Amino acid sequence: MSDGGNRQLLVVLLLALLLGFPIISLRLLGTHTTSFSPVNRTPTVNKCRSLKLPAGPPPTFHERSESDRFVPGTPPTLIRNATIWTGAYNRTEVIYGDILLDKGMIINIGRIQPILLQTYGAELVVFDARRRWVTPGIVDLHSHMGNSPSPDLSGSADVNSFKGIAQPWLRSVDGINTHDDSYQLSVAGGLTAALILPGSANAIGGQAYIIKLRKTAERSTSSMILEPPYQMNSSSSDLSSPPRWRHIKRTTWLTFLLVGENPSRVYNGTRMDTMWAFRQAYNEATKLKQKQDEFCAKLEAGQSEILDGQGEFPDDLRWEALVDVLRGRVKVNTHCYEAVDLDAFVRLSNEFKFPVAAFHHAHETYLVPDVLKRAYGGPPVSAIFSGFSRYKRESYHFSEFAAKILTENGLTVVMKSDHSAINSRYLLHEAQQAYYHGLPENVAFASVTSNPADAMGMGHRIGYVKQGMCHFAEYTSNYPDLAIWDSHPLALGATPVQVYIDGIAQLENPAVAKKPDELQRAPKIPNYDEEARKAVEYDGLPPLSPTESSSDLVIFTNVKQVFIKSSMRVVRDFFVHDEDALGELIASKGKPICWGSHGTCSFIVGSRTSKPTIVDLQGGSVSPALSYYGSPLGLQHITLEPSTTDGEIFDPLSSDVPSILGNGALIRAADGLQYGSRDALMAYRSGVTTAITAPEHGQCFFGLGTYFSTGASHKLELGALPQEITALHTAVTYNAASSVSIQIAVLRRLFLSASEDTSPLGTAIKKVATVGGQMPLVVEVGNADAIATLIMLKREIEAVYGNTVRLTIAGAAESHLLAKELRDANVGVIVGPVHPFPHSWDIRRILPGPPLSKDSVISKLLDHNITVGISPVGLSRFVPPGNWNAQNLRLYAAWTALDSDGRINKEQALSMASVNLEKLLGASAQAENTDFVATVGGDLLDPTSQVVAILSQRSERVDIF
Ligand SMILES: *[C@@H]1O[C@H](CO)[C@@H](O)[C@H](O)[C@H]1NC(C)=O
Ligand SMILES: *[C@@H]1O[C@H](CO)[C@@H](O)[C@H](O)[C@H]1NC(C)=O
Ligand SMILES: *[C@@H]1O[C@H](CO)[C@@H](O)[C@H](O)[C@H]1NC(C)=O
Ligand SMILES: CC(=O)N[C@H]1CO[C@H](CO)[C@@H](O)[C@@H]1O
Repeated sequence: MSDGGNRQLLVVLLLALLLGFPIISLRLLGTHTTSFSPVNRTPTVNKCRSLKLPAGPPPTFHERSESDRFVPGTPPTLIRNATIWTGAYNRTEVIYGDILLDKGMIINIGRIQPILLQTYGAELVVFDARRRWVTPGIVDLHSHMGNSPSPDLSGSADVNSFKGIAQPWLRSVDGINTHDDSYQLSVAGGLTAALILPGSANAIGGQAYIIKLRKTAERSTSSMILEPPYQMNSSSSDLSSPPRWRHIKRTTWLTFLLVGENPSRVYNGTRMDTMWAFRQAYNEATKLKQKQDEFCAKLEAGQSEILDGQGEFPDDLRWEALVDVLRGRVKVNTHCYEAVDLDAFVRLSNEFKFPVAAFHHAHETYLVPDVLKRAYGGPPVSAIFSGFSRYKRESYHFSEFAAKILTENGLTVVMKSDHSAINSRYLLHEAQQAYYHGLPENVAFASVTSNPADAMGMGHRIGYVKQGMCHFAEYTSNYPDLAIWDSHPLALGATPVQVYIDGIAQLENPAVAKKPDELQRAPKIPNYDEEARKAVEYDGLPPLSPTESSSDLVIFTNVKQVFIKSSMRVVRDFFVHDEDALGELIASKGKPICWGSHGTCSFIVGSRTSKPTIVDLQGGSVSPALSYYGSPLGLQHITLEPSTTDGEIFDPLSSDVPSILGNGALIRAADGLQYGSRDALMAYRSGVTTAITAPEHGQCFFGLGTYFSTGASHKLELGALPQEITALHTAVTYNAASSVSIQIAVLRRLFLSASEDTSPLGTAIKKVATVGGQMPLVVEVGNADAIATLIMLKREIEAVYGNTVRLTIAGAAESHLLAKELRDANVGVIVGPVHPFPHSWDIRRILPGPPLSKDSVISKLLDHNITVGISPVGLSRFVPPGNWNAQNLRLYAAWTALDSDGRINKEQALSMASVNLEKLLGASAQAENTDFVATVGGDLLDPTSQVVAILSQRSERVDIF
């Protein structure tokens, strides 16, 4: 197999771990005959009695005066002047006041009697929240933290077992590594607890455990577990008290995925095989449960052989977890995307009579609310992503309005990370995005706090700010797991200024960015009822193609701001303070020809005979469109469906190049473009009207990038391909088939011998090296050592040819370590993702940004006057596919400015997502010929503004949505 294939295999395996592609070895059940019994046989009478107890908190829970997780020496803390979103009253209650934390509990909320505070004396630590928002710590219902630690090193991934299709006896807790950079990073995003699910390679993956993310004195996995289920050690359980909730993960999917190289890892099953595996397993459990119940009935009836100790309580460690499911004492978490699977699993729940806590991924639950309502014991919650979709067929019918639609159907929504598929540091951002798509404020807040806590059966401990009293039905006090935010939690970029877990402050000297006052309120959301209705009407695939304005002349009225491109940057050219004196902009054949205050352009309208189209921007703005770079947008419709993509490309470093291609062949992305993918059209409708894509991103050693329109329907359409060839792309990749030193040696050889090479590759290299930087060289790389090597190589090449090489570093997670050197070498940088994450060792030295560091990689580079472009996605083959994220570029641009403590303004943020990117990627010839985007409800960087029109002078038209 080619190296390209190997690389793809790696990507696929990684994705399989996170997103649940079925890579399973098939070993059917029922072959074991031995029966294992718990080591210690507690008196059988108690055992029988205990079977009837429902799961829940320990009986003494509500009377406790000190938390089980209290760490002696933790000072009592008073958080003063807080705006507290408690979670009570349908998650709408907000209290202004103080919170008193002590003994690992929330002692009091609101107006606290001075007399109570006096009892603490000088020991009391006071934190002035200055009216900031305080919420319960964020709770993640779906994480692989610890089971799949970052950076990823061999032997550390304990997500999936490949030893069977249904293995309820496996437990995630046995593989939760205490070393994972994610813990600290995610705490810095306000995350305090997570359910660690086994992976989704198996129909029944095993038992899941809830952890708290803080480091414990014991440094052990066990000490991280929240309310340990009684079965954690089956020989020491108190049978007289009700059992704690336990959790299990199962997977109903089906994508057929032949990984190829390693058939023992491939489960060749179909949906029918999976459901049979479930039914077979539940049948075993049902039989065992019946035996237990019969045994206990006999015991209760006083049958002598049992009392004489002749009979033995029927048990089996392999099936006991499923028996507990049947007894309703396990929160069943099911990975399940499509209607067919949701329906099948609901059928199963009714056949065997067990409740389902949550459907995970659940991309189609919004299409089948009635199926969920039919589930045994009530509808499961839907644990979904805000936008992560179209990576495989099962996720193709995704809708960003799913959360809103589910809520309107009376169903419960949870936003989850599947960390590290989505970096759980930004789980709150998932809730924000759902909110921006119409999810009510209280539900968006609940979707990452109380809803996941309740779905775990842990609402008595986490997910609320509860101190007992009258706000909540039962008397209870939650853990003091709290996050204090620098802005409203649903405002884009909300970042903790402090996080408490078990009442212990988690951030030492947090870096706090100043935020504008308006961010202390939730942004106003447009009405998306019509969009939501259409999503359902079209099964998640509403038409996205643009509609062209019927008139050549379009007048935009009530314009508040106009941004333009000028001298290779974005500047604000028109702005009115006064909402009563808004301006206008006129476009002819897609080209803005006049703008200014009201009346400025009347002369143009007067001189035309045709009737213009009028678009009222209601105080919105017009700004240059954005450009996307980062994933193979335009080369694929569904990343993991080969028939929908351009296909695989060989890597000349490790495979034989087909001889028919000839020597020094060079692949052009332009030749493989596929227009009209949903990701491209969604990007277009979000103001990202062009994209730059290189061949099979990071998978072939060299390729020529292309600059194309995301809104065009085919390549020959006017303006569809503004620049066929942009730059020469390559990558320096760690853990690849060839060493980094070999990759550099190849670059050196090709560049230093370019003058004799007349092949397509040689010709392109000459354009980079010998003809004075006609074409940039774009290298995807994150590691600082490799970047330093490239800077040296650049000098070497420049010395030989006496020319400047235009080098762009893309990805660049560690580039802040070389900011000065990059500046001195005049190298531009594209940072992708905007918030780097240490997926692999070579990019482990990230600069995490607020609250962990004042600087971020972007601000550091800008401080050194480096030209910076941004991408919302990871420019590395080890991160999940990102085409779906192209539409979110504007959110990431805005977020970059918000993170920067005032150092980056809107103009710079817009530049980084447009002109800078185009310049760094060799597409700047088009700068003066740019598209424009018209928005209502704010400017393009306001997360809740709506794009209403695209002005394209290249294609001589205005598209109106
Ligand atoms: C709770 O909030 C949701 C969403 O805002 C709303 O639809 C529902 O009517 C509320 N329930 C009650 C009982 O007020
Ligand atoms: C799966 O099917 C493929 C193609 O039929 C076959 O080559 C492979 O050996 C099978 N793998 C397993 C585990 O049965
Ligand atoms: C960046 O540019 C500004 C303005 O031209 C200059 O004052 C500053 O010294 C430069 N910073 C660095 C690190 O070169
Ligand atoms: C700004 C503000 O609300 N300040 C209040 C903080 O809390 C103290 C004590 O509760 C009050 O006295 C301040 O007025």
